Amino acid sequence: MLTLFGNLHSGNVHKVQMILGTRRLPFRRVDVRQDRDEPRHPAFLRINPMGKVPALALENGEILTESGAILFYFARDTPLWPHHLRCQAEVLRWMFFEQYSHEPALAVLRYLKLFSPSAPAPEARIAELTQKSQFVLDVMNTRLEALPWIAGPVPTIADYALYPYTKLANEAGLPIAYWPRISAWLWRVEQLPGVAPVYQDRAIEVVAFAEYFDPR
Ligand SMILES: N[C@@H](CCC(=O)N[C@@H](CS)C(=O)NCC(=O)O)C(=O)O
Repeated sequence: MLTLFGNLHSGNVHKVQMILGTRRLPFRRVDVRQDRDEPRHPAFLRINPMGKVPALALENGEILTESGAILFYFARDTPLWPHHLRCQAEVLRWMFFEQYSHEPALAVLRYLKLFSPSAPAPEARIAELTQKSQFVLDVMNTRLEALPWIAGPVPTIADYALYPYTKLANEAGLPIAYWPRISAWLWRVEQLPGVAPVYQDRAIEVVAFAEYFDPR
């Protein structure tokens, strides 16, 4: 069976849950928590030397990491990955936007607000990330005025990539209702077959970090 390493608070991990749900692939989940620094634990670094979740162990024991690469791996032979080169480039364009502009603003802002309240980030950092987050949400909202899905007329893995941290924008202090096209798109994404909303666990079994890495 597939084994997903990661926790439900991670939007990057959720992308993997989305694609495995769409493909109706059962998986177990090993709970690897960022707030306990588990992605940097030596045992986990043997799974992913990059020290990040998600990581996915395939049936043959090979490990896949990077949420975008995992989305591609499971979508390549489905309509979520288009045939035409130009359409493929469009999907990648939005996936790179997610990794370089969207996630680094929204996910980091949410993390600072939600998971490090005891060590508040400097106001200037919060203000900068808030401004960047609003900008990327404006970009998406404008895009979705013209098209139902982010990369074109049909859903693709670009929608999967952008869904989690957009949905979690509320937790970053940005009420998503302010962006009506995005709100409608989030709803459409959640109606796609097999797609679970954020925080919903699709694993058929959950294994604690200590139990998996230090069984006694
Ligand atoms: N580009 C990576 C980013 C993964 C990532 O940033 N994961 C976070 C959790 S959402 C993490 O594991 N952070 C642990 C750390 O940086 O120590 C992907 O898309 O998979």
